[in-house]
Amino acid sequence: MPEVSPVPEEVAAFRARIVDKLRYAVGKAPEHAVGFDWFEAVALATRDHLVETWMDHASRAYRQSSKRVYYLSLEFLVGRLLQATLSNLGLLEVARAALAELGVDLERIRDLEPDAALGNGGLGRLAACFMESMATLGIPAYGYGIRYDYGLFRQVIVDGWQQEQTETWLEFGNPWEFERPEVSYRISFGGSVVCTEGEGGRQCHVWQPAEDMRAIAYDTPIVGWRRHSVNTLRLWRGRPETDLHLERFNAGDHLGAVAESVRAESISRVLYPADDTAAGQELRLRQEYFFVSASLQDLLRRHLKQRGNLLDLPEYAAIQLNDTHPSIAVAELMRLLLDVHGLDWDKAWELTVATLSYTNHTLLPEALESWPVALMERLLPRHMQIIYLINAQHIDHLRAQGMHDFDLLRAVSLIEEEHGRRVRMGNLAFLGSHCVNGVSTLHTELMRKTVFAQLHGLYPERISNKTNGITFRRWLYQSNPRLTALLVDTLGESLLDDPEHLLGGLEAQAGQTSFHQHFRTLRRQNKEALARLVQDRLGVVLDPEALFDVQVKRIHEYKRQLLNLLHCVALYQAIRDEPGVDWGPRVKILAGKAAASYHQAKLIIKLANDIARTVNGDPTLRGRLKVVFLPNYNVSLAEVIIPAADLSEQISTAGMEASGTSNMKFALNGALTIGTLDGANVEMSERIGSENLFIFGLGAQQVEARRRSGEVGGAAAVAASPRLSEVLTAIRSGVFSPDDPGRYAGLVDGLLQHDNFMVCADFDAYWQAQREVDARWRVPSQWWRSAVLNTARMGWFSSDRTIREYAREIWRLPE
Ligand code: B1H
Repeated sequence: MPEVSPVPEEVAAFRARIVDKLRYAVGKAPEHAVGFDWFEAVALATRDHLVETWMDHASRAYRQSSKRVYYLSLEFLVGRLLQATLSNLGLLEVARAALAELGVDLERIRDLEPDAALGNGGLGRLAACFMESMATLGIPAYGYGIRYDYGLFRQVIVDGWQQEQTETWLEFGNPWEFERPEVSYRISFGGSVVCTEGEGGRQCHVWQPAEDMRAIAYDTPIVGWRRHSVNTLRLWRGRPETDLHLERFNAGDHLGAVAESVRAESISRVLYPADDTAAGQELRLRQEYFFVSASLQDLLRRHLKQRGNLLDLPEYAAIQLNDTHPSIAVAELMRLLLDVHGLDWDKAWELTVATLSYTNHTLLPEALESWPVALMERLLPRHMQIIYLINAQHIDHLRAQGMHDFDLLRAVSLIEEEHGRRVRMGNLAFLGSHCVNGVSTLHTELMRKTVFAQLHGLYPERISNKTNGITFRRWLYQSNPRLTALLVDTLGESLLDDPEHLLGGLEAQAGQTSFHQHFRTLRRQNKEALARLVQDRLGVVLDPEALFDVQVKRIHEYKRQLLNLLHCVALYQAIRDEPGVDWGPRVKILAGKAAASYHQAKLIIKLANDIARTVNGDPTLRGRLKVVFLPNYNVSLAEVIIPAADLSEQISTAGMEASGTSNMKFALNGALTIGTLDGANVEMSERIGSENLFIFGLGAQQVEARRRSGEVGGAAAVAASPRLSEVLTAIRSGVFSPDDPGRYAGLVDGLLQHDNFMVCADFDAYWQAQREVDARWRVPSQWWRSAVLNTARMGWFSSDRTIREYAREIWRLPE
C-alpha cells in the first residue's frame, strides 16, 4: 500500500514503543528476541495507538446518545490483524521503517501472526468485513460472538485425503484483546419454571435453572480506514461459577473438583466446522444461547445505565441476527424484558420486534435450523414456554383475520409437527424481527417464493434485499498492494478514500494497451508470488505465464468443485488426444475445507489430489495443464491467491449460492468470472457487463423446472455428450486411482442416478464457456480490457455500500 514517506520523529517514537513493549510486556531484550516476540511487541505498540481513538469514540457515542448497532454472529472470520490495523491507522510505513531500523522485516513478522479463524466461510468473513466497514463509516457498533479456544480446524492433506487438526491460534497469547473479567454475566440452563402470584395478583413465571455458569468478555478493537472510528468486537468465553470445588478436591475427588469448570469452558472450546448444515448437537444450542444471553444482558445493562428505562430501547439499539444461529435472541429478549425487567407482554413484544432484525444466508433445507421441542424444554424451559406463547399469539392473530386454512397455519407455525416436534428457528427469527433480509437480489427473491413464501404473504413489507459486499481495505489495499499502487498512480490518492465511486474512472484506461501492460505486469508478479508458495508447499512448479484458473471456497456439492474437476479431466484428455491444438497453458488451482463429517466432499478433495498427481506427472502434456490443491485454505491464503487469479470459478448450481463474496474479491482484483447466474453473480454480470464475464448453464428457474419434471438422473446428459461420457468412464475405471480402481465408482454411478446439482446437465455448457475463456485469453487486448473493466465496475460491491443500506433501511440510523 502506498503511503507517503514516514516522518522521522514518528518512526523514532514508534521504534521506542516497540522496544519498550519488547522489554516490559514481552520481557525480552532486543538482542534475545525471536520472531514471535517481535510480532507481539509490534502488535502491542500498534494497539496503544488504537486505544485513544477507541476511548474517544466510545465516550462520544455515550455523550451523544447515539444509536448503536449490535451484530450478533456465531462467526467472525477475522484473519490476521497486524497489517490491517497498521494500514487503517496510517502507520504501515512508520512501522516498516521503525522495524527496519531494528533489523527486523515487517513482512516476515506479519506472516507469524496466526489467523483468527473464528468462522467457516463467507458468512463469518462477511461479519468481519461489516465490522471494518462500520468502523470506517463511523457507526457505533459492537460485534458479539464467541471467543473459541480453537477456531476452524487446520486442514492437512495426507495421501490426498483431508485430515483435521486443531487450530491453536491462542497458543502464544493474543496481543489484540483485552480480557474483561469484570464484564461477566450469569448464563443458566435446565431446571423448571414455577408459576407464582406476583404483585397485584399477576401471574409470575420464575425460571429455576439447574445449572449456572458465566460468560466473560474479551474485547478486540476494530479500527476503520484513516482511524475514522474504533469499534469493539466483544467475544464471550465460558467460565464456571466456581473454578475449583475445594471440599471435593480435599476429599480426594480431584477430577470431580474441576468437572464444573470443564463443562463451562467446553462451551467456548470449538467452532462448529459445519458450513451450510445445522449441527444438531446440544452443545451447539448451548453455544447459541450462551452468547446471545450474555450479549443481550450486556446491551440492556448499557442502555439502562444510559437511559434509565427500557421503553425507548429501539431508538438506541439495533440488533442484527447473523442467520438463525442467534435467533434464540427473540425468546431471550422477551424473557429478560418480562421476567427480569417486569414489562408486560405486549410492550415486550413491541420492543423486541422493533429492535431485532434478521439476515438469512441460505435456503438449503439442511441448513435451516430447527431444534427438537424436547431438547428446548430440557435446556431452556422458560424459552420454550415463551415460544409457545409467541406462536399462540401469532396463530390467534391470523385466525382473527379470518385465516383458517390448515396448510397455511401449519406452514407459518413456529412448531414443525411433521418430523417429531421441532422449533423452526427461521420462523422465530422472522416473526421476532421488523426486517428480514436476503444477501443478493436472486436469493431474496427466492426467499419470498420458497422458504418464507407464506410468512411473506402475511408480512409483505418485512423482507428486503441487501446485497453483500467486501471491504476494499483488506481485499484490495492489503492483499494487492501492486494493483493499489497502480490505481493510485492512475486515479490519484483520493481513490483510497472513496474507491466505491472513484474506481469507475478506470474505464478510461480499459482500451489503453500501455495500461494493460502495467496491469499484466503486476498480475505477473502476484502470480510469481503464488507460484513460489505452491512450490514451497507442494513442490509443484507453475508457469506464471499460464492462465491461473482458481476455485477456492468451502467444498460442497452445490458449489460444484466436481464440475471443475470433470473439466480438468476433459481438458487433460483433449490435450492428449489433440496435441496439435493450441491449448494455452493453464493452471487449475483449488482449495477449501470440507466439513469433517461430509464424506462426499472429502472424496472430492481426494479426487482433486488424484487428478493433480496424474496430470502433473504426465510428461506428454508438456506443462500445458497443471492442477494443484492447496491445503488449509484460510483468509491469509486467500489474500495471496485472489490477486494472482486470472479466472474466477463461481459455478454453483443456480439458485443455491445465496450470494458468494469471493466472486467479488476476484473481480475487484481484475480476474474474469466463469459462472452461473446464481447469487451475486447476477448483479456482477449486470454491473460489469455480461460481455466481460463467462456466464453459462441452467438458470435458477430452469433448475427448478427440471427438478419438478422429475428429470433426476445424469444418464441422459451423459448419453448426449461423448466428452462427458469419456471423462466419467476414465474416472470410474480408476485411471486416476490405480491404487484403488473402484474408489470413484460410487461417485460416478451416483451422478448418473441423481444429478442433484446438475453437474452432468451443465457440463457441455461449461466446457463451451471454458473454450470461450481460451479464445479471449489468446487475444490479450480483449482479455485485459475485460480485466480492467472488472476492476473499474466493482465499486458498488464495497461493504461500505452494503452497510449504508442496512443503516438507512434496517437500523434506521441518522444519516
Ligand atoms: C452461508 C452459511 C452457514 N450461508 C450454517 N449459510 C453454518 C450455514 O455452521 N453452520 O451451521 C455456517 C454457515 N453460510 C454463506 O453466507 C452463503 O453460502 C454464501 O453464499 C454467502 O455469500 C455468505 C454470506 O452471506
